[in-house]
Amino acid sequence: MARKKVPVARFTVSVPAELLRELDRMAAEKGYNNRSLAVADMIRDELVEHRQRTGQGEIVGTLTLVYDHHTRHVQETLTELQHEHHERIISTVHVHLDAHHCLEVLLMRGPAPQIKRIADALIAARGVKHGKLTVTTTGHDLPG
Ligand code: NI
Repeated sequence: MARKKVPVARFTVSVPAELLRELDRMAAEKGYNNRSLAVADMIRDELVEHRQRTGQGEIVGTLTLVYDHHTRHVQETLTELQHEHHERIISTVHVHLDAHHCLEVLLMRGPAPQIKRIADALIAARGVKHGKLTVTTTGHDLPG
């Protein structure tokens, strides 16, 4: 990912030698040219996770739902919830996986606690076999 030139800070971290070897191995496997880039991405990932858990700020999330559309009222329930929160759900994709199962992906944007509440309600709907919210940043609150 292309990044703007930002001021850098150096710091020293002491970790077990084997842990550092594993970090370097993983960074190489993931295609990083150097350890610093890998560690910076790990820090960003942790910051996003932390803000999702604790913050009140705006987040962007992808909610993936798999459900059996033959389950009574599941589609009505999911549609009603989505209309209720239309200002937070910015796009949806629906795929008919097979004769029974539907895959729905919802892109959501809004305050973290609200996005989590909406996602929880959709995942808890009867007929939903699996649901998972993946959260990322809007890009404004993350340095580098
Ligand atoms: Ni379907």
